[in-house]
Amino acid sequence: MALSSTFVPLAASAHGRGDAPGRDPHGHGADRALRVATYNLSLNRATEGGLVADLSSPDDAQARTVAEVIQRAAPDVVLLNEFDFDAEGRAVDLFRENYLEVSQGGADPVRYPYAYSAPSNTGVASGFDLNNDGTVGGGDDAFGFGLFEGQYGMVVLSRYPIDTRKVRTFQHFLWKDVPGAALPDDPSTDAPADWFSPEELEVVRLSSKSHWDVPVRVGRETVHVLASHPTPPTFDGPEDRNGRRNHDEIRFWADYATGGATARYVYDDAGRRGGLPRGASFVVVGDQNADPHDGDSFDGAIDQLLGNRRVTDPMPTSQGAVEAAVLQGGANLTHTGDPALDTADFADGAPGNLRADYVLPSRDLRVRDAGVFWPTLADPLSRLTGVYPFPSSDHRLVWVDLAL
Ligand SMILES: [Ca+2]
Ligand SMILES: [Ca+2]
Ligand SMILES: [Ca+2]
Ligand SMILES: [Ca+2]
Repeated sequence: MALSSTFVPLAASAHGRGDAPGRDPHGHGADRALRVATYNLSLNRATEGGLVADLSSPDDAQARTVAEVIQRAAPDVVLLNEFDFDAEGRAVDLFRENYLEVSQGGADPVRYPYAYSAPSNTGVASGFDLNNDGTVGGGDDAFGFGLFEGQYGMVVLSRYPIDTRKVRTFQHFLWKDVPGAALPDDPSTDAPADWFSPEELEVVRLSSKSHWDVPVRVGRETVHVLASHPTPPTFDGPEDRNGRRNHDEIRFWADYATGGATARYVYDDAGRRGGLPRGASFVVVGDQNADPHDGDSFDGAIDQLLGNRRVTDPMPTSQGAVEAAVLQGGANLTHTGDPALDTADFADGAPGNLRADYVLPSRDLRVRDAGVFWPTLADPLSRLTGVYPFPSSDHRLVWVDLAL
């Protein structure tokens, strides 16, 4: 099955790595640092082809702003969430060529010779009435919510080579194949866990976008970038089908990283079974749509990763998030989580600002530094994050520096 496509960079030979003048903010001598980031940059559009059209010129104001955020943070590897997928990779190439490789707002350009993207379950028609509203069709009956195929897709950009042949994708993995899956129940019947019919369970996929294991080669080391974007736990009913799915989407990486017998149920889109080998280095990246303390998560969803023995939580913070929680009030005032850890500026009636975006390295990778790109209002760079309606995204870039 040819389920994934990779993007050969434009004129790769002209884009040697480390070639941006003056750029080495985290090359701390011999103990090489790798900056890994995740950024839900909200570069999704309302129609198929809309993103390619917008990125075809260098003038899209939002794209310029999110590009400057990436330039200011200058990660070596970054997952982009909510970047519409197209099969030719045109949007990825246009974003690099017209935005990232051009100085925005006086920031140094950034070059990513390597990129990986692949199809997403968003907008792919299931042929079933998955939201049980009595009709078949539309974004809510797709394998992942989306108005067209590939809306809200993902991209990994890297300054280091991606071992494309060893990428594993889990787009087609079925939800029912998670042992003890948290499948939703139709409360109007006595039968348990019967929101989906038996026929639907034979096709309902776990991943709302996709789950990718993208091996990045840094010198002689390989770091597995585990990329995903679990569904928000909202936009559903008392059955909490999205909250339960979010929980199991997060569980998938927790089990995959644990490996061994715990991950024996896992199979990828090429039919290979099992999780990460013991001792493999990894970084879980993505908008997990789950806060450990606040919001609508199902059953401690993110704790499956934060509490995993193989995972480090670097606890990245920002002063901008602290300031925003105070100024915005509302639900933020009753949150129990530390606002410094928030990464998303959501509506303040509900759920308020949350920690949603994570960079979680394996325990063998030493954390040197970590942060959230959320400047305070007094900082001139606050123009890049702003207040609602946002000039860039409702999410903030999260970065972690790792010693390799
Ligand atoms: Ca329906
Ligand atoms: Ca039932
Ligand atoms: Ca829900
Ligand atoms: Ca807010």
